[in-house]
Amino acid sequence: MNKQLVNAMAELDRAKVLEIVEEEIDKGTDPSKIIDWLSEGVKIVGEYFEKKEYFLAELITSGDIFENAFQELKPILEKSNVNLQSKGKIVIGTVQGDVHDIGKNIVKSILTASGFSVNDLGVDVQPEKFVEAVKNSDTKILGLSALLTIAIDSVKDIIKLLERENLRKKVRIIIGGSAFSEEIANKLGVDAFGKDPQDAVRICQKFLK
Ligand code: B12
Repeated sequence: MNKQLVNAMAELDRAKVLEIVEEEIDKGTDPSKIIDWLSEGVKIVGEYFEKKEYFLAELITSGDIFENAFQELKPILEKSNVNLQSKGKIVIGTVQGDVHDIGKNIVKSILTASGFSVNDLGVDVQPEKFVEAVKNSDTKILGLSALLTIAIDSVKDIIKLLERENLRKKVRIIIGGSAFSEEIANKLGVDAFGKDPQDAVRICQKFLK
């Protein structure tokens, strides 16, 4: 673990974060490892926010720094996909009421880098939009991201709507983001919970077997 990077992220030192990310890229470090260290730093930001040592402005800055660093890593992640044939289609998005998308974007990039063709619907996506995307494509997987606990209700609405349109059996649903857990996934009746992008790839590959 590059502790310096974790600390620079937690302290919101943008210049230091970008400098260390560049050093790690030059060293040939696996980009998903660099993402894990950045995520570790962002986790600490969340803890400071809970303790009221950081406020909304700091949350926004952490998201922005993460995004900056991620832009450096994205081309490296996606380059590994150049000659891969699509392994299958996935529709993904952050559910209605929630605008957190850093984690969802990482999952999208790593799924893309692993050969999946990903249709990203963005953030604060209405249930109808998810259902429409499932209806109008031959996707077999629906990925839902949420970090806000209150956004869980949105997942229930999506499932209800899919059932009403007779589409529930057409797709396997995978949920992820800190609003969810294995237990919540079981309660919601979705097909899987993924804790990180590696989980997402493993589970989606299993779905398509
Ligand atoms: C950055 C941040 C923001 C940024 C988001 C910027 C952006 N573009 O995303 C901004 C400033 C906008 C924001 C706003 C708010 N936030 Co905020 N935010 C965070 C923070 C600090 C980091 C989130 C993050 O990006 N983590 C890093 C990524 C890499 O991790 P991740 O999202 O968990 O994703 C990983 C996995 O979960 C998984 N994954 C994610 N999605 C998916 C999907 C699938 C299918 C799979 C398989 C896996 C998967 O893979 C990812 C990579 O490993 C968290 C604290 C925390 N510790 O999480 C709070 C946090 C999520 N926010 C919180 C809150 C309360 C808010 C606000 C309500 C604050 C306010 N008072 O306005 C608003 C809500 C706005 C809204 N309607 O959504 C709370 C949520 C509490 C709760 N349980 O509901 C948290 C937990 C902070 C806290 N401790 O209180 N926030």
